[in-house]
This record gives sequence, C-alpha cells and structure tokens, in this order.
Amino acid sequence: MATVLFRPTFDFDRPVWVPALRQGLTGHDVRIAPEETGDPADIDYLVLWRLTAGDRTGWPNLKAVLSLSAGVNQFMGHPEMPDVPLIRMIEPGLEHGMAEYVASMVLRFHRDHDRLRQEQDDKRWTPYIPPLATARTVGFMGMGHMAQACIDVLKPFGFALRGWSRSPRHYDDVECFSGEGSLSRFLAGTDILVCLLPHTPETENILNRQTLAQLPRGACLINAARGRLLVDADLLAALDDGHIARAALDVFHKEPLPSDHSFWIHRNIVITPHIAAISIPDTGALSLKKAIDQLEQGEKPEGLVDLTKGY
Ligand code: NDP
Ligand code: OXD
Repeated sequence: MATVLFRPTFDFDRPVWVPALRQGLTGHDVRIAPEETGDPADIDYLVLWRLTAGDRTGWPNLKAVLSLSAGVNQFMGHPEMPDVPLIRMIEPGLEHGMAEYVASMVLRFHRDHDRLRQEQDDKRWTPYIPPLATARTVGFMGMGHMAQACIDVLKPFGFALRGWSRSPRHYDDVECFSGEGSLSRFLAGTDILVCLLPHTPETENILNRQTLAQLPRGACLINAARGRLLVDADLLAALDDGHIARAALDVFHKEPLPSDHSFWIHRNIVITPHIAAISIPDTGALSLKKAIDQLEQGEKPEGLVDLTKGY
C-alpha cells in the first residue's frame, strides 16, 4: 500500500476529485492536503495540478509526482520540482473530451456556421453547395494521444487527414510528416489546422507570422494546445488580412484571458476557457491507480514524462 497525497487547486477538486480518488485508488492510503497530510515522510506520491513552495524538499520519501493534466509544461524547469519521475495524465475521458471539442470546431468551420449565423442576423437567404468533408484537409500539429482521438472521430466524415510530429509516425489514412524540414509542406496542404503540440522550448511561438503564412489563404486554426505556442499579434494580423479565416482558441498566454485582450472582441475568433478537455475524475482516478501500481512494481507507466524532451 502506498500513501498518495492529493492537493486540491480548483473549486471542483474537492466535490469531484476527492471522492473519485478515494474510490479509484483502492488499496492505497489516499490523503487530502492540507488537512490529512500527516507526516511528510509518509508520502509516496503527490497528485496535483501544479507545484507550490516546499515541494522540492518537503517530501523526503517521495517516489513520483503525478500530474492531473496531460500537458506538463508547468512542471518543466520549475524550481520546486522534486528530483523524482513525473507522470502525466493519460486517460480516456480526456481523449474523448478533446475529440468532441476538436470535431465540433472542425465541423463549425467546415460548414461555415459562423457566416450562416451572420446571414440569419441579416435575414439573408443565399443557397449554395457546401463543400463536403472530402474536399477539406484537416492537419494536426502533434500526433499524440489527443490528436489520435480526434482523428478517429473525424475519419468517418471523410476529411483528408494529415499530421506533423517530431519523429516519424504511421497511421492508416493519415498523411504523416515529421521534423522541421517538412513543416512547410505539411502546412501548405492544410485547410483546418489543429494544434495539439506540447509546450516546449521548440514549440513556443511555433504559430507565428511565417508559419501562418504557409497555410493556404482562408485556412482556419484551432489551438487547443497551449497559449504560448501562438504569437497573438501575428494571428490578429493574419485574420485581419483575411489570410486566416477563423480561429478557435482554448488556451492563452495568460489565463483567464484578460478582459482588454483584442481576442475577446474579434468577430472571427471563437474563445473557450481552457475546457477543450479536462481529465474526468472517475476514469482519471483509474489511470492514476494503474500508474501508481506500475511504479510500485518497478514498471514504467505510460505517462512517464521524458524530462529531456519536455513532454
Ligand atoms: P503526446 O505527448 O501524446 O503527443 C505530443 C505530440 O507532439 C507527439 O506527436 C510529438 O511528436 C509531437 N511533438 C512534440 N514536440 C514536437 C516538435 N518540436 N515538433 C513536432 N512535433 C512535436 O501529447 P498529448 O497528445 O497527450 O497532448 C498534447 C498537448 O495537448 C498537451 O501537452 C497539452 O498541452 C495539450 N492539452 C490541452 C488540453 C486542453 O484542454 N486545451 C487538454 C489536454 C492536453 P512525437 O510523436 O515524435 O513524440
Ligand atoms: C491538460 C489540460 O493538459 O487540461 O490536461 O490542458
């Protein structure tokens, strides 16, 4: 039996995560910080969204940190990161949520719902032949767990699918590109770009004036990765000049997005408050249990983060 300390951060953590962890982490001693912390030397695993002061040295027998989020950029280079393995969240609820979010935005842009809503406001009736999904290419930057779930949902519509990753990947019915050298070719054939890369030093600002310009005129962008992958001013310029038609943004440099940010009032931007996908407590707790059990048995959990790559 291991001792697992969960530190709540968000309002929903106590009502939903605490019962899910108590139920899911069977066979382990689950404690809730701060009231049940007890002796810091008892703690084997920390389950949390982010680090706080004292984490680096405060847990003398710590075996691993388990992140409740899939993205772990908030742990990278953090002065309070203890010298133990970091495990990120990989769980089916998160993947399902991302697939729903991305599919809904892809279909919204593909079927031009925002323009049609404007026509309704103007009481305009203009029939036309909407292109089918087979005429549209959806390109994924990042071909990991999140992108795979989205691809599985979009494939039956008939979209042409392509993806770009760091190392070569192979997926049936997906045109795969890898490495920096192929980025412009990947972008040049993408009508709807979905960014699902982790935030690392290599990916920071990757959605910038040059890369956006490599997309075909009229392309759309969905950024559900991290805000710092996007140069905000470059997107605004590309939208204003019509090169990018629309953007759906779930993540931002600063969250909550400041009320004076130009994104809020841009007619061709859809904003969501970092809810594209959130770990689901029931399934997330089972995935934490699996990871902890594997660590206890000396095995490598799937979500073990490669600290040299940063994801
Ligand atoms: P994975 O680690 O499974 O996949 C990451 C993918 O990005 C891999 O294909 C990887 O390439 C690729 N990649 C990484 N660095 C580079 C690079 N420099 N150049 C090209 N490709 C690169 O991550 P997930 O799919 O689970 O999650 C991706 C990100 O999505 C998270 O890091 C997080 O930031 C974000 N996210 C956002 C959520 C939201 O609600 N908005 C929810 C969940 C996640 P390779 O295959 O070669 O390793
Ligand atoms: C995550 C997120 O990375 O919620 O899991 O953004």
